[in-house]
Amino acid sequence: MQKILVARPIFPDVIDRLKQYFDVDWHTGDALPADELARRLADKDGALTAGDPITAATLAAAPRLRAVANMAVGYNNFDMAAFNAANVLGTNTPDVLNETTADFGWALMMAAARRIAEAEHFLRAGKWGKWSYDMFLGPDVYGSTLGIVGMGRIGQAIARRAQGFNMRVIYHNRSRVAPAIEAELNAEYRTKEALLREADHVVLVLPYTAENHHTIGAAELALMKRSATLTNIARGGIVDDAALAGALRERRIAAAGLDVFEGEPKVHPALLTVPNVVLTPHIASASEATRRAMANLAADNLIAALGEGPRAGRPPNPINPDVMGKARS
Ligand code: 8YV
Repeated sequence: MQKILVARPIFPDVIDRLKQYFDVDWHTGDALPADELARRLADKDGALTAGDPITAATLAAAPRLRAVANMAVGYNNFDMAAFNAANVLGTNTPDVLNETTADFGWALMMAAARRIAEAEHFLRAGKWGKWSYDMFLGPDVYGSTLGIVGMGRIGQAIARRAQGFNMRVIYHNRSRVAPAIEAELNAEYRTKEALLREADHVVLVLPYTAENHHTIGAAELALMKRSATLTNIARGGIVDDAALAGALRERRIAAAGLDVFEGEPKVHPALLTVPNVVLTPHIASASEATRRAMANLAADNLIAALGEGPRAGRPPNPINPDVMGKARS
């Protein structure tokens, strides 16, 4: 039997599925440090990860490893140049999380705009003495302009929901989406700068790459309206968290909703001290059904990538299909 490492706690029934095909080393504790991960991968043919960094050094320490299935759509934890050089297949879990993640983007955006977390803390702290006309005033969501940065599958699911809120949708993306999709979503393309100037609510849904590190920093925040909100459900590092904390403290923008952070699970201490930000621990895809679908899809990918099961040799979501069939190097 081939050997695999499951590097994170996941649903036990998915582990049972994997055990039908593999000798499974299951790590159920906190994220493995790099040296321990490399040690556990030394004799493995495959791995199932969830955001764990797989670098050139990890692959060098795992000469048998042929496939790594990430339980996430984003795979910036994989050094894809190293995967390609070593002929190791990477897979991800797209699509199954689109709607759940879009829902959560809306929840965060609305919570930030309508100051739900701040108001809840106020109530729990016993500070609610009287009704007041100006208690927790915030910007409207309905009828406003939504700016989506990253018009992929999740961005499009967010745009679709905007129609029910009678919002104008503008978007920025590496490339314009097809005219038919723009028409269906009633979404207009903007440069990043124009979008930041015009949007009442900016939602970030783009993949993290070296090029878009701090794509929202002090200069970009300065373009936004003082009444605007910023929501990040994409990746830490896309936003300069220190600059954002400063903009929030000085009320240069109204509020923010963040599910992802630079260096998470650590959170920039300045963000913890500003009231006008809603903070959640990277849970945008965390509905029961979606996390199950992601875990099963990651397992499907690993089983097929290692030549087992009904789809042997045809994993559903290869990131670098060109390496398939090539000898490990
Ligand atoms: C994952 C995510 O839960 O899919 C993604 O890219 O950010 C989340 O859905 C997280 O990355 C853990 O792998």
